[in-house]
Amino acid sequence: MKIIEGVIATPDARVAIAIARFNNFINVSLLQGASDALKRIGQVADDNITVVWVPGAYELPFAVRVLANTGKYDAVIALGTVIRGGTAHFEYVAGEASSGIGSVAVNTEVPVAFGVLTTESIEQAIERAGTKAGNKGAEAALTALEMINVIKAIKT
Ligand code: INI
Repeated sequence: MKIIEGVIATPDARVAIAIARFNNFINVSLLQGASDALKRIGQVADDNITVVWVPGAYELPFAVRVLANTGKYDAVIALGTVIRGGTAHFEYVAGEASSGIGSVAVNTEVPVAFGVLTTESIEQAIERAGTKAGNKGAEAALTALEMINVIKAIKT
């Protein structure tokens, strides 16, 4: 039996992070978590991390697709926060972000990690951005590194 599993340390990886400015207060904590995980756990060099800011989560799929298609990055991480409000706007923005990023993920050969919070309240978002429910940015970063290594192992 042959088992392929990805490790996390990926010292030579080049990683792009696409991040939304909307809900910046939360997103900077996701970025902090992602950056810390990439560098401290993944051993990724600071110079090999590129951060691209976009207006909101709705713009993330396009940015992720362009980044993935450059061929310059081994993985792309999408970070953002969509918080439910009083209207249906949440559904459209969260839906487009998740299905758009998912579509890029299966239509490119570059691993894409989904670090977009979709929450009912600002409190839930804070909990997932480095407080009691962990940091989804860090989780997305570790997922990206594991996938880089898994795909590399599958192909060799
Ligand atoms: N963008 C977000 O990233 N999070 C949100 O919660 C949000 N809400 O609720 O409106 C949001 N809206 C902006 C959207 O992503 C686009 O930037 C905008 O519609 C322009 O295309």
